[in-house]
Amino acid sequence: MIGISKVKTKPLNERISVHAKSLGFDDIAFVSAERLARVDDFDRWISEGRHGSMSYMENYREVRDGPKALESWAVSAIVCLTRYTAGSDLLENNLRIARYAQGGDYHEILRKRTQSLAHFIHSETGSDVITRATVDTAPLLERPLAEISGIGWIGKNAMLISQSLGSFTFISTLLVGMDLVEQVREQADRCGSCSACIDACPTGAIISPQVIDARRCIAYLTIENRGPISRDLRPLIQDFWFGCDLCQTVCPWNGEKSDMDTDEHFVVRDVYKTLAPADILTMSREKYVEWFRKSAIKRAKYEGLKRNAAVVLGNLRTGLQILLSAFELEESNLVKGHIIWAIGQFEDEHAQSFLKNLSEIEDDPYLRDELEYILGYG
Ligand code: B12
Ligand code: SF4
Ligand code: SF4
Repeated sequence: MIGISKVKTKPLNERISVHAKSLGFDDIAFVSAERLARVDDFDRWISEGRHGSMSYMENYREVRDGPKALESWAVSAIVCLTRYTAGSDLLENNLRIARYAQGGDYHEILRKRTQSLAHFIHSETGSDVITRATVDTAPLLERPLAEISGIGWIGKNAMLISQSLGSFTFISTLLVGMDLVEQVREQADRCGSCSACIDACPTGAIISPQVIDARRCIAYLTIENRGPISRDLRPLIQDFWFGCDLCQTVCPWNGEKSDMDTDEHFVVRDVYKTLAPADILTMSREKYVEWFRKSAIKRAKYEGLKRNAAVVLGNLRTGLQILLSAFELEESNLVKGHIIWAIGQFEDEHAQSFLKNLSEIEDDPYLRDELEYILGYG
């Protein structure tokens, strides 16, 4: 009893912070729902077409002005950071998976965790205050809102960077229909004269500090893009099969934190350590469902993952026999087109004669186009 009354004497924000830590959040901040989040930058970014084919980014513009515009009842927002893996993106069998996707699906895990925080607020206040947990999918500018709260700053790589946690964090937000006293922290931009992320980006996607042209970003090309990957960008993707972490790996604010613990939900799944790019190219739909159950990797879809695997094999110039036999068995023209490109990367007589023979019989316009390009007729 004595213990409980002691806890209750703490201010509500403090009790929420303590409970958030016990739920697994690494840091939280309280901010007014009235705050606007860099919407002018967002508008310019969209008008310049930098979102590529992510047309859903153009929707619900009227609610992007901030939490209150999204939910008129919102008075406060709690910005939550959860750190994910500190391991490597290159796994045992040369499959490279961006760290955020190596464990369970963060949308599901963090929505539940953020909802648990809402339940705590209900139990502490005894009221039916309205809440909404958002993780990634709401039309809310999560990084600029987090920046306003002072929980971190937006680095030149556009990532929200926390001084204590680095940038390998997820952002989730709890909108709350009651006034939780705003506690905005002072936060300086700590990039200084560094430009390691801009220099390291393989595709030149960081067009200026904090601005990513998604159309060139490997995360977009391998995850969000549903069609063919631009031919000029395919070689630059190297062995990045799903997403890309390079502009974070090189960041000094992450380097020194590489031995921090990883949230158990986001530890790399054992099965991924056994998979090689060739296994992905030849996987059945059944294996796709089994391997990527409750995983953010499903976002790229079955064909997208195979398309990416073909590009990786072409860039690594490995697995020619597998590419040749996969072409015969493959049903998707999107995947077959990328297999043609991958086979074309081999300076090998067998590969070249396969492509020439194919060009004499293939009649699908897209596959013909890929063949003509790779054989130099285009
Ligand atoms: C669309 C999207 C993408 C797109 C576009 C990326 C982008 N830079 O916008 C793609 C598919 C490329 C992508 C990639 C990644 N994403 Co993403 N993505 C989103 C999503 C859904 C929307 C972001 C958005 O609105 N972008 C539009 C731009 C304009 O907004 P912004 O980056 O937030 O931009 C601010 C600054 O860049 C700056 N800015 C923009 N233009 C200008 C112009 C000037 C002059 C200036 C000074 C500033 C400036 O102000 C902007 C606000 O307007 C958010 C979730 C959410 N709802 O916010 C996750 C989110 C940003 N992604 C996330 C992650 C983890 C990634 C990846 C690391 C995944 C990976 N490993 O492959 C990469 C990182 C790439 C990168 N360096 O940004 C996390 C980031 C967490 C963090 N700590 O920052 C988020 C927040 C998801 C989450 N809930 O955790 N993503
Ligand atoms: S995620 Fe990769 S491709 Fe995208 S901006 Fe960062 S380094 Fe460049
Ligand atoms: S690599 Fe350097 S410039 Fe880029 S985000 Fe990190 S500190 Fe900032």
